[in-house]
Amino acid sequence: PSPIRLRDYTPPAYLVDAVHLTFRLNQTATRVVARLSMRPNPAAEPGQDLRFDGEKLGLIRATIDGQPVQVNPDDTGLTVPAALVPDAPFTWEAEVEIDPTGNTALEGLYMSKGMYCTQCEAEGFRKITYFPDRPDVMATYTVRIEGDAPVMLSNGNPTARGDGWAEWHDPWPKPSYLFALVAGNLVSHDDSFTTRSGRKVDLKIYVRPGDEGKCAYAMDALKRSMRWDEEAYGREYDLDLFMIVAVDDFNMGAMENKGLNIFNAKYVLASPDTATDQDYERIESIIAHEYFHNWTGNRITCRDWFQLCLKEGLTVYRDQQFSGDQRSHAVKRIDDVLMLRARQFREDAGPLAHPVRPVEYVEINNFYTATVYEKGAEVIGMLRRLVGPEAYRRALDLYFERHDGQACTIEDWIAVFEDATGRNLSQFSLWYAQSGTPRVRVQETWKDGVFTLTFSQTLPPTPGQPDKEPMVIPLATALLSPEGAEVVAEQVLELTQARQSFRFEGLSARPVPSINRGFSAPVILEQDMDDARRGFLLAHDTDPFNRWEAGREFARAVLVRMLKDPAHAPEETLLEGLHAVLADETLDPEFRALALRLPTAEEVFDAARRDGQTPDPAMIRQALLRLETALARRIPDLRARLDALAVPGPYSPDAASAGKRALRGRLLALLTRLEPDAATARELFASADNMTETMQALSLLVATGQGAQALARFHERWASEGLVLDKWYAVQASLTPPENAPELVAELAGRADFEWKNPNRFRSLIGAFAANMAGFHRADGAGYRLFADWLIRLDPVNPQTTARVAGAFETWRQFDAGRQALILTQLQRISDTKGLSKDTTEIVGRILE
Ligand code: BAL
Ligand code: ZN
Repeated sequence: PSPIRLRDYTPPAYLVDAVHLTFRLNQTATRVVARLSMRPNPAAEPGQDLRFDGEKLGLIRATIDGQPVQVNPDDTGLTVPAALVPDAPFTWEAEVEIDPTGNTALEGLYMSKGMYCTQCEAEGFRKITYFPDRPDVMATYTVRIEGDAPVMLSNGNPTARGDGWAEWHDPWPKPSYLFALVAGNLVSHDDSFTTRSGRKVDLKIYVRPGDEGKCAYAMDALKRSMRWDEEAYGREYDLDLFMIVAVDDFNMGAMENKGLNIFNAKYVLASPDTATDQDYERIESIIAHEYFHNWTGNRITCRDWFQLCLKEGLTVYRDQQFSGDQRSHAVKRIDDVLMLRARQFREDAGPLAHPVRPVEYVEINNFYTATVYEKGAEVIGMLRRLVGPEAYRRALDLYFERHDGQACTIEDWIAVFEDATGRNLSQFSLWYAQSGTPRVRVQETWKDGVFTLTFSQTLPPTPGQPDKEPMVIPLATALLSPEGAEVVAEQVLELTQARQSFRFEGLSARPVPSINRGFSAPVILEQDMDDARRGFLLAHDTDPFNRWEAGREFARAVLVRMLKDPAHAPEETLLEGLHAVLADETLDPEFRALALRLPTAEEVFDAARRDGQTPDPAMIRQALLRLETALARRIPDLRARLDALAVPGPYSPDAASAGKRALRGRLLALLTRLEPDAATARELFASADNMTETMQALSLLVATGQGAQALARFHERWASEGLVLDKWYAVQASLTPPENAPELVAELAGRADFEWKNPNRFRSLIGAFAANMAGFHRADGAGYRLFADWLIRLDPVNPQTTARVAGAFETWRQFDAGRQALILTQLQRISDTKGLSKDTTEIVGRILE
């Protein structure tokens, strides 16, 4: 199929003011009657054909103003010739039949364990009825659901119900992608929230019977999100009811449908014995994210899908702010940057690189990416830093005031900032247009009491973008004295040119710069650093992010040396620096846990490549194990520290307790390096009363090849809890040593409870395996073959998830010639598969380009 291009955008020929839908639910033959109040769009060229999107719909009848119209549906919709369309308001009505059971792609109306549910973003509504399925067509919705399910839900407020039917009305005009319907045997966990203007909102989390005891945390997170959005952004909720439904089969994390958020159950359900601290944290942030979409996404939506970052980048930024406020800003920033580098920098450096606002796509589902989401959020963080928090809030107030009820573009967003601040943002807008991660090289000079920082920025070529312009790069920077005091307080150095210098005068001694504090710009900073400098910043930097960064960078540098020379012993200064951070009781335990975590294999791989090596994943694994052992040996009081961190009392997911558990888990991992029989991990596995510690112990047992017994016990206990069983698969797929990883994954894939059509289960095994660097990239290619087999199997069932998981091959050109040849064979095999979906064809095609 040919790509859809931003430059070809034209306004819709016809608008829809009101939508009336009647669903007669049936698991294999649901009838949908859609009555649309339509009119020609005054902003569009008059006299155009009336085109409806529609896929996999059995058309029963169609009328305009009550008169049957002859139409000929094709694979993607149907057209009513202009001659048959009134040039005044008219009513379109169509009845179609759809098959929710046969809908394994999980887009449109589908079944999940006996429950009807929907996913319409981006283009799922066209699988429910004929419709101009584009976000700039906004309408009110009235929905009648007929069926025998005890609970039948749609957007907005309930208006009437009787035996076998329910009616809903959503007064807020919305695009079709925000439509939702749920019906099934559900129970609700109820609460309420009073908005700051005094309106009472009913809150309901719907789950399957038996799960009602696992909703309390999500409900609490929801109420905190609602309060926070009022306080931080002045945004109040706008309906009498807010509902969340947990669904087992879901391609995404969750979906912000107006008033009826649908969630992957993984991001709602939590109890101490089934969810880890990390699960709780994710639940908090995703509940917040979907709730925040009510204003950034729903009330103000996107004109077209190229503008996806308008709602996603902003909403991710808002959920990051929220989580930082609820927990620790420093820890949150480090976590976010770890994710950004692991997923987005990787994307930006490979064949799938695209701008935050792409200019073309074949399948829009393939653009729900780390670049649109996470880099999109970084761009907003930079904007806020450049204009300051007060001006940022002014600009956001103006955005809500000016654009409420509209479908907008990035130009609208930028104009709001320009109007609110008087600042010209044309160069800044390049962040939306140019793909790739900027590299910023910095050089220092010190002469006659003047310290000069000279920066040069480059942006490497990316697919379709051979040449780039310099960007606006805000680098938060402070200068430290040799004793570690801030002699020049933090300020934002604004890079706008390819090469640029900043002078600092009046200093009595040569300072040490701390640059890009808080990771103020998403760039790769290239700085000449020796170990003494790294050690100094690890010990003294007054910015917690850069303090962590110094340790991480130090560890990467040491690992690169160890890769080059397997006899190289890790530098004592690194080990001592990390030990000192551990021993500093004034630091947050969670921060210390992060500082003691070694770089990932992928980070070491990238660092070694920058050093000119072609690294071998098996050697990286060995180097990491050696460094971990050396660090463990360097901490004399490991056991005592571990014991001292025990969290007394019953489990609580709060940040302080979670931080202690994180540090304890980190120390346990180090101690396990010194215990050939992993005795302490075994003890913890036997005694743990919460899933966080159970998984810490189980992970170590699996990673050291001693997990058999514990895995058997775990499986026995949790066989009937799908989300916990996912953990059982994931821990083995991601941590089993390479010698037998592909074989084990193949064996697990053959199990009866490997329900591979469930996206969570598929990702738990096949997706997690691709993250096991040494196992997936084993030199014999067994991992690649197995992975490709499963992509080929899933593709006809669920193209969206297949394409997403296939992205694991995006780094293939970075490997040695042997591995490249092996991966190429598999990519070609996938690409040659008959009937391959549009989704997977696009991703594999771009990876191969
Ligand atoms: N809009 C898709 C799911 C999310 O980003 O919230
Ligand atoms: Zn979102």
